[in-house]
Amino acid sequence: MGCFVMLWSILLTLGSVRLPGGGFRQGNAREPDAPARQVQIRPFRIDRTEVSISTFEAWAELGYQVRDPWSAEGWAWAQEHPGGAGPELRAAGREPTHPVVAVTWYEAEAYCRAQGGGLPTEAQWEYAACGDGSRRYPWGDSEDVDVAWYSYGKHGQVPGVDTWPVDQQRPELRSPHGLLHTAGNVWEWTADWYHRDGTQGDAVDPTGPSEGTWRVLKGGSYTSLPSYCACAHREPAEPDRVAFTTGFRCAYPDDQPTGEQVGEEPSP
Ligand SMILES: [Ca+2]
Repeated sequence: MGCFVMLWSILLTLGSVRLPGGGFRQGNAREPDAPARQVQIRPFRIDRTEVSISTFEAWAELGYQVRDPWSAEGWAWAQEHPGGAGPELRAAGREPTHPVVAVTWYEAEAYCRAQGGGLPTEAQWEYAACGDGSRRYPWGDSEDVDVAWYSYGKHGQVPGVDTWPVDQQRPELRSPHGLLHTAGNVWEWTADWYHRDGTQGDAVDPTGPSEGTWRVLKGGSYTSLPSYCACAHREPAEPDRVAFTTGFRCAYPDDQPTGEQVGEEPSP
């Protein structure tokens, strides 16, 4: 069992990218709750992809019964909601390579902690998604591209849970660090509490307000207009929210010895 857990952990680490750290511009004047500021980030690792249905369910078989990775609040939630929304709703009729949805912030946090990491801070997520902050979307500023966001026109409807597999995206649409689907596909939980004034002032590795009512979601989803998928856009959500539009990816400290893969430096 121990060997299996270690092997699984190594495989997951191989799916992560090491970001070198540095300065970047977080926020954007277009976002009323995200004024631009200069942020310094220390090196860290982050998943290249959103967490898939298959990797989440591999953890979920035992994950809801093992106390260790859960926060006190999360464990209390898990006792009231055994197994969360359940595998059927989390899959929502899709193939296992698609992103898991219908997971609360508590489950996302416990999953990431069980892998030796945690949810990315909002600043880490934004740096990983858009590099130095000079672009509106991971690839640049164009909205005329084929992304898993809402583009059906005025009267179009979203046909169910309309995600793409987590590991399929054209290279030119990936983030400067090589991450897939940071914009669109599913919203992604971050570690931070949301406050509308929560990202003011230059900072070093900011972790957001110390308490709050909502957690910060980033990146928009297959139901979102492009403006919601912009790197700087932030969305509040109660931590126990269950939504077919919401998943996550994990971040890890920079001291893990395996699977070295250095992300590209942000564009100058
Ligand atoms: Ca996403």
